[in-house]
Amino acid sequence: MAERSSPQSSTESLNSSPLPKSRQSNSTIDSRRSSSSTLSSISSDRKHSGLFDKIETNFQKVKRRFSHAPKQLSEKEIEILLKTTNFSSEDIVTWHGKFLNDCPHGYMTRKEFLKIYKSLCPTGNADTFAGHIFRAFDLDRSNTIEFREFLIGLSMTSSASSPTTKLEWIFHVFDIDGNGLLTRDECLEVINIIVRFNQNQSSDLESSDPEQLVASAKHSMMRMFDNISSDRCNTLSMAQFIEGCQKDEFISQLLAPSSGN
Ligand SMILES: [Ca+2]
Repeated sequence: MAERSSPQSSTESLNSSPLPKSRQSNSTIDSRRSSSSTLSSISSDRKHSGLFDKIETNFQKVKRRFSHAPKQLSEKEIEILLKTTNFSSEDIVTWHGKFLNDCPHGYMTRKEFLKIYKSLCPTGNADTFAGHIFRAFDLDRSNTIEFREFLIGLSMTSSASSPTTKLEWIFHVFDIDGNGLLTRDECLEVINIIVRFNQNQSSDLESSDPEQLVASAKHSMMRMFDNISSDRCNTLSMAQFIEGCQKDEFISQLLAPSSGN
């Protein structure tokens, strides 16, 4: 790309794209609107707002491509990571180098994440599983994994983390719509994927019948809901999920085995 030498001017030209003109040619735009109105504020009262939202999102993605990640972590960033992960500062710097090596633009897209995950776990339905894991890594729901999110996810799932910490993190794998509550359907869908994925990865479970394992796991998950209250409970908070998992040996071993085992 010829623009590569001056990324800033490229992003500016994206901001002043001919898009608003084409919308005005569609006639109903109020001429009193100032030219500084944002895409979303202009489009909110228009029937094509879905399309404009998409265009805006794509612009954001393109702009991010042009903003390169700092080559070195700041002292402050390292300090934050020392507090939020169980890595040493040397580990953090090493992981940062590896991360930038694979993702020079400073973040990992869903596609890149799936590719790396698949190369690590070639057997089984890694695609579906990795899609759910991606959601848990992507803490701010930006649809990309920044280095800080990557390292926090790595730390949460490492053997050095306590089973409770792992369960806190796994809660986000189950929370498909991200509303902070788990429904029965979310739990049934994700536990099914996790059991099948685990079975493909683990030699211990090879002799077990996968259908039976899935059925047992689903049964345990539903029992968790039923045990929460005498009323028929249809959602679980994070605290209820963690408590329920800890009380069920099969589920806790499946989701968050303690490092001693
Ligand atoms: Ca993110």
